[in-house]
Amino acid sequence: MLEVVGPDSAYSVLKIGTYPIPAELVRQLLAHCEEILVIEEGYPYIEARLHGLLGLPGKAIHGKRTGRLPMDGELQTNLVRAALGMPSLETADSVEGLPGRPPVLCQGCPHSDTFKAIQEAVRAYSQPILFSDIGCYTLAAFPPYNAVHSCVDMGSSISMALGAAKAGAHPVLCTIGDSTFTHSGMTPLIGAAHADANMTVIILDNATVGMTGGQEVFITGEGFLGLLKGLGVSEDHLVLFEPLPKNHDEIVKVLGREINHKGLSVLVACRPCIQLKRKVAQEKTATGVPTLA
Ligand SMILES: Cc1ncc(C[n+]2csc(CCOP(=O)(O)OP(=O)(O)O)c2C)c(N)n1
Ligand code: SF4
Repeated sequence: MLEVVGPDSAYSVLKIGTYPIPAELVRQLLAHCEEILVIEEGYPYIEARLHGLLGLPGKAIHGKRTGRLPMDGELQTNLVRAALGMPSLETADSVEGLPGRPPVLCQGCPHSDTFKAIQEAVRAYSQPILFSDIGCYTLAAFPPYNAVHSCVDMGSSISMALGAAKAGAHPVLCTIGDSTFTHSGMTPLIGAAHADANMTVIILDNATVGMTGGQEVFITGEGFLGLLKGLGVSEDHLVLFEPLPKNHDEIVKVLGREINHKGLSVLVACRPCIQLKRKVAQEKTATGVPTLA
């Protein structure tokens, strides 16, 4: 937004980065602004809410729904400036010659160390099948990892891996986040445990729902072990590890061993998301009370 209006603008700006919408902050904005322009990627969800429950009478709300901004395409600087009644900038939106910049895992992300170990553990196989799910870790589909071959919907990594294992494929691995696992990974895992399917499940336990803004998870760390045993996973092929560079060789060794095991193995890669750690550190500074050990 600053690159659109410049640092000295008189506009009040509220940046919304998570759902649910922070209703109190929105009300504060609405209380002192007569006109609001909602600039949001994708479907105009927030704009619709402002016209509805969060709205106040007498306020003019503009955005994609009212045609002030286009419904599709990228929200480029000059489009937003036009929506604000500002003249175009000649230098804006020139992307010619710039290299593509696909999204990446954060520097220091725990998933990164797990995928590095997976890459190495499957290197000797000509056709490893690496199913995955939806979360920050889906970004491991890109280089340098190239360790995600499929992502369909929440929980499907385990069901698809089970199908592939039953069809005789090997090695079959799947990666699934802690939150996605408790949302819809547990049901197919019961089937995989019952069949003792020849596959390796890696639960990526970063203690948060990273991709959608850091919401709480139901279960993390050792809590997973009891849950997984309850779902029928054999204790002999259930491993909890900490994905850190210093543990890389050991993790590769354990992965190799479990891939060779002719049956189901479940590994839990447990290390908090660094954004969560940052958030907790900030909360600790603000209140003096830590909320995560
Ligand atoms: C049915 C459905 N509901 C909600 C979402 C939104 N969503 C995207 S990723 C995600 C969960 C990500 O959490 P996790 O699996 O723990 O991975 P992380 O992002 O923390 O690595 C959710 C709920 C979705 N993709 N599909
Ligand atoms: S938000 Fe957390 S889990 Fe997601 S990429 Fe960043 S460090 Fe990794």
